[in-house]
Amino acid sequence: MSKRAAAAVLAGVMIVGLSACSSTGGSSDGKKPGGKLVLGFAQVGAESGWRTANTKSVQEAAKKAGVTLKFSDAQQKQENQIKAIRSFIQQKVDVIAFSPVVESGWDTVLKEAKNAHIPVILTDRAIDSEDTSLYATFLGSDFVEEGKKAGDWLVKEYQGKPGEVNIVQLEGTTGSAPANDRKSGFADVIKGDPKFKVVASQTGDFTRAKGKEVMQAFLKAQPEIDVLYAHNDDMALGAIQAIEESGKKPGTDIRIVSVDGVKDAFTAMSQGKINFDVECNPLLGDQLMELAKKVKNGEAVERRIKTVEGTFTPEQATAALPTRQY
Ligand code: GYE
Repeated sequence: MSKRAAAAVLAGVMIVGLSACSSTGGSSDGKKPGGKLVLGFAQVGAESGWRTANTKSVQEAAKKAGVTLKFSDAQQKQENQIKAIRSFIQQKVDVIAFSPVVESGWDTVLKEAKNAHIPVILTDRAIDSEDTSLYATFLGSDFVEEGKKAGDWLVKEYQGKPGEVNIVQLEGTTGSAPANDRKSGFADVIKGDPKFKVVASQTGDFTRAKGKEVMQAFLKAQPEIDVLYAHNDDMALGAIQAIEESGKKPGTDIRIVSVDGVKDAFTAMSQGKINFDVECNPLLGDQLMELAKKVKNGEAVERRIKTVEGTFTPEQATAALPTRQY
C-alpha cells in the first residue's frame, strides 16, 4: 500500500475513534437510551462488483432499520480490519459485524471484543477458529457448495466427450474462505474423473486487474486451455479481456465457469463469453440488521444462517439481466 493510502486508512480509523465519547451503555431493547443501536461494520474492501453490492445493501439496510452504522473499509488487509475492530471496541459500539479478509488469525482481537461484552456477527466469510464462543452467528453463503455447483456443471458439460479437459483456475484472495472453499468444492467433484486436469491455479485476488494479469500468464505458459474456472466474476471479466487480446474467443475457445452472478457477468453471458455462473448473494443487509438487534437483546439466534442461491445458464442470465439489482 502507498504511504498516502496507509495514511488515509489510519485517518479513517482515527475519525471513527474520535466519536467514541458519544457512546453510552446499552439498554435491554437493544438501543442506546434515547439513541439507536450502533453497529460497527468492518468490510473487506471494494475489490469486486459483489463487494460493492454488499456494502450498499448493508448501508441501506442500516438506514431503513434505524441503526447507526460505523463503516470501515479494510482495503483487503487483515491488519486494517483488526485496527477497525479495536476501534469499534474502544467506541463501545453495541454490536460488531465483519467479513473476515482471511480465515485465520482472529482469536486475539475477538477475545478483546468478548471481554468488552460486545457481540460479534460474521457476515459473508467465516473464520477457522476453534473457539466458537468468539462470535454469535455466521451469516453467509456455503462456498464449498458453490465450488461443487461449478464442478457439477463441468462434469455434465463434458459427459461422454472423449479427451482430456485442461482447466486453469483463478483463485480468490489467498487464505480467504471463499477461495479455500470454492477450490475444494470444485476439486471434490472433478476428482471423480481423471480426464479433468487443473493445469494451472493461481490467485487473482478477486479483482479484474489481477484476473487479467494472471490469465495473460496462463495463456503464455499453457498451450492448451479448455476451461477457465474463476472464483469470482470480476476475475473472469478481467480474464475475458486477456483471452480476447490473445486472439481467442472466450466462451467458445475457452469455456468459462464463474461465481457471483453480478450484472456485468450476466451481460458477458448474454454475449456468449461466460458459460455458467454460480450465484452468491451479496444482499445480506436486512438480515444483518435483524440479527444485530437480536444479539444485542440477548435473544437466541441460529449459529449458521445460509443464504439461498441458484445457478445461471446464459439463457437464464439474459432473461434475468433487465431486473438484476447488482
Ligand atoms: O465472491 C467476491 C468478493 O466473500 C463472497 O468476495 C465474497 C467474495 C465474492 O470479492 O467477488
